[in-house]
Amino acid sequence: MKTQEYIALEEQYGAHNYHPLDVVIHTAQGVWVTDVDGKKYLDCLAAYSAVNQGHCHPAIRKALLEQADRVTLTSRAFRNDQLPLFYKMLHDLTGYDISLPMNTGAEAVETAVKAARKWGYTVKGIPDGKAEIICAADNFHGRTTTVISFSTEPQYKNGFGPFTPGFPIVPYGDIAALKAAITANTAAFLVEPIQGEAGIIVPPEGYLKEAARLCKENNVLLICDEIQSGLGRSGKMFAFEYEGIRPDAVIIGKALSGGFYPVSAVLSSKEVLGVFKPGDHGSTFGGNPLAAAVACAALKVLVDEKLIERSFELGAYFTEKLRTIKSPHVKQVRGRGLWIGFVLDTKARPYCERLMDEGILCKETHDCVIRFAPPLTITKEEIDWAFERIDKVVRSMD
Ligand code: IF1
Repeated sequence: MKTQEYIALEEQYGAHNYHPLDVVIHTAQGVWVTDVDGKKYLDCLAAYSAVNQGHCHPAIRKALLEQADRVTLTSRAFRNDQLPLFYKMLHDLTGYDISLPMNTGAEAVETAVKAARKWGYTVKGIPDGKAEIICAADNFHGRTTTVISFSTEPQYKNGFGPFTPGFPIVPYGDIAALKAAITANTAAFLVEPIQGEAGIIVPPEGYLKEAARLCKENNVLLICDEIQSGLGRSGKMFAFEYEGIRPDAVIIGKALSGGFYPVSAVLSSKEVLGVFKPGDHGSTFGGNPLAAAVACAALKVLVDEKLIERSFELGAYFTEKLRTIKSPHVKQVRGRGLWIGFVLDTKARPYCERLMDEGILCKETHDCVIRFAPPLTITKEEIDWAFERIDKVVRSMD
């Protein structure tokens, strides 16, 4: 079958909740993907950072296949011999006491919300039903009904109410607003250390540090959503490290499995995650042995291949190169590590379509921003290859 036939099938039988570029991917390896017509592309989206380790990484693939031959799912009614190793690895790599595994990012956010609320009632002493979790404007934390309750994007909410109450919103990067929003009933402040969907927005220097201080002073939990920014994407293991802080809880997902399988987790202290008693929370698939084996392999690749350091160094290299592009339409090139927002004064979609013709896959966000976020395994030569084409396309659009 050819590209147009696949697209026709998808349009006929699928729900239309996406508007993808018309490339039908058939195979992928490392930073390269190949479509059904045999055309090769350099992937500059990396499945929204889920394939930081590169597509179909052989070591993760091996772990998946070996575990699939043994046992894939036990449910948490029984124990399995992979989950304990996954817990230990998360602890050793991050220093957090304990963790709670889920599957998708949104589920892990829901888990953090439940933990923070219950901590608010049982540890902080907030009156029942009154707990508040402060969130930032323009956040993206997922698509479930509770999570969209604290979205400020009308399209993500319209038609999906009624919503879950208890989530005051403050402008991102505004410490005074955060301070003013904290009350005796505030259980937590939930924030992305760098906002992804909003357009790779790096907050003003000192914001997270000051937020952490305010939270501590008011006995409020600081929860960082590192689902997209974490695990090397920003050039550090976690983007919050740029401000030298240590959140009370961290939410991870996406690259935790290197793209093989949905795996997410909440990392925190015994005090916070300890609020969950048997039966309070769970998931059929969360913490299953296949997920645990895949996640351990994916984390090991990040460390063994020094992908975090690569992201830091090559991110700076790529960003500097992109800043040399001379075009009246380029307003700003921003970001951290291999997570770059290329801000235009015009619609980014036509640029993405032209880049696709040139063999580069990327996705616009918020109309005017192109994001460049390739797998962290990309080489300097591949960045040079991409740069030549990006430069050509951008200048051709003037
Ligand atoms: C889609 C965006 C990126 C996330 C953060 C939680 C989640 C996400 C910081 C939920 C998910 C996704 C979802 C995906 C596109 C993608 C995205 F544009 F929508 F915002 F990456 F920029 N926290 N981000 O970024 O994780 O439940 O999806 O596993 O199509 O909705 P999930």
